[in-house]
Amino acid sequence: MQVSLNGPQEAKAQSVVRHNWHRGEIKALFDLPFNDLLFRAASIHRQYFSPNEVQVSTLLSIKTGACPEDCKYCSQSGHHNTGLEKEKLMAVAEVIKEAKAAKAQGASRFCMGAAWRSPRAKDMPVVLEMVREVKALGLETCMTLGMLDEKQAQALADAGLDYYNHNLDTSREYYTTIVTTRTYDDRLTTLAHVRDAGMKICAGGIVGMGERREDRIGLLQQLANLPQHPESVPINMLVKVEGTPLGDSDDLDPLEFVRTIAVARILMPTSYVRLSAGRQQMDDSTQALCFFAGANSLFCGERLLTTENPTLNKDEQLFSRLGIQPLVQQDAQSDEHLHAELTGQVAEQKGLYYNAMAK
Ligand code: SAM
Ligand code: DTB
Ligand code: SF4
Repeated sequence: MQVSLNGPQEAKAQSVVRHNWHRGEIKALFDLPFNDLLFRAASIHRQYFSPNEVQVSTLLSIKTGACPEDCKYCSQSGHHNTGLEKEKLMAVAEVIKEAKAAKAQGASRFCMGAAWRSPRAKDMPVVLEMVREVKALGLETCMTLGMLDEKQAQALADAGLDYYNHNLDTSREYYTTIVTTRTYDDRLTTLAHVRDAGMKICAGGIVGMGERREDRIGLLQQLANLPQHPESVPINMLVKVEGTPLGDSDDLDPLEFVRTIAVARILMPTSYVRLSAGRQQMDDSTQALCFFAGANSLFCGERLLTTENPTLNKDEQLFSRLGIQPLVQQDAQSDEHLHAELTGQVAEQKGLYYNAMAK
């Protein structure tokens, strides 16, 4: 399919929210000349978001390693020998200490991850208490705990969990090459439970796992054709972990990563697209291109779950060089924002949405 691009008007006209993307259309976007693709993605980004604001989350691994799943990329799978130190489920008080530190460092969302296939019954009261207490600090909450049944999803929603992260990782076709201990449909079922329970969805994938462009197209098609787009779409660049089957994968061309971000932005124009894992290995220029292409969310803090992330200091410098501001938690501002929108004062009140990065 031919994708034409004549100017901002056309980009605007085509940026309706759709859930019926065909592979050919997505391929045509990937195949655009780089500048045309980025111009189009950036134009759409500006229709829905303030282009210099980035939502900042912090990650904490609340239960580390010894995971029964066999995800080929993961340091935490019990199937691979990565030398990772295992840790049992953390105590609630420890998690709260970390959440307070994340808040002081400027994060608006606190994401808690566990190396589980799915939470056990005895773990649920503990994670529910974590949600309640982190929320009480005034932070948005996100968890990623593996597969959830309907009851578990509802219990998390009732405790006040804002987001649930559950990635599709790659295309349906390539998935069986990457994970054999669960199916693509298992992932989609959990996402449906999360939605039915009323939570926001954080779902994306990983690139650089030896997949073809066709698989990146397939992943984005799956995400964009969900009944409702995930509110948050993390695009992870594979972090190559020694001891995992993907530990010595070939590098993906960074410009192909930027293209993936740009296409995600075009397909899901109202979602936050997260420049997720892999920033530590990425140069500043690639990150800058990602922001231009529509990435508007990231993880800050020196650690992701088990691997390194840029230091706060480094991110502060990058934000400052690019003139990027961290977004203040939206929920806290939403009433005010709605009021401002209704009274046409959004532009004047822009200052409300900014917060200085913690020093
Ligand atoms: N066990 C839960 C699950 O798999 O849903 C939650 C934790 S898991 C580590 C969260 C996500 O991190 C995975 O779905 C995967 O997309 C991403 N991830 C894990 N290891 C990664 C790596 N080495 N590089 C990039 N992303 C990775
Ligand atoms: C997501 O898509 N990326 C984050 C978060 N969701 C949970 C995890 C990245 C993990 C990178 C490898 C590690 O640190 O273990
Ligand atoms: Fe376990 Fe999640 Fe890692 Fe897969 S990605 S091995 S499910 S922790």
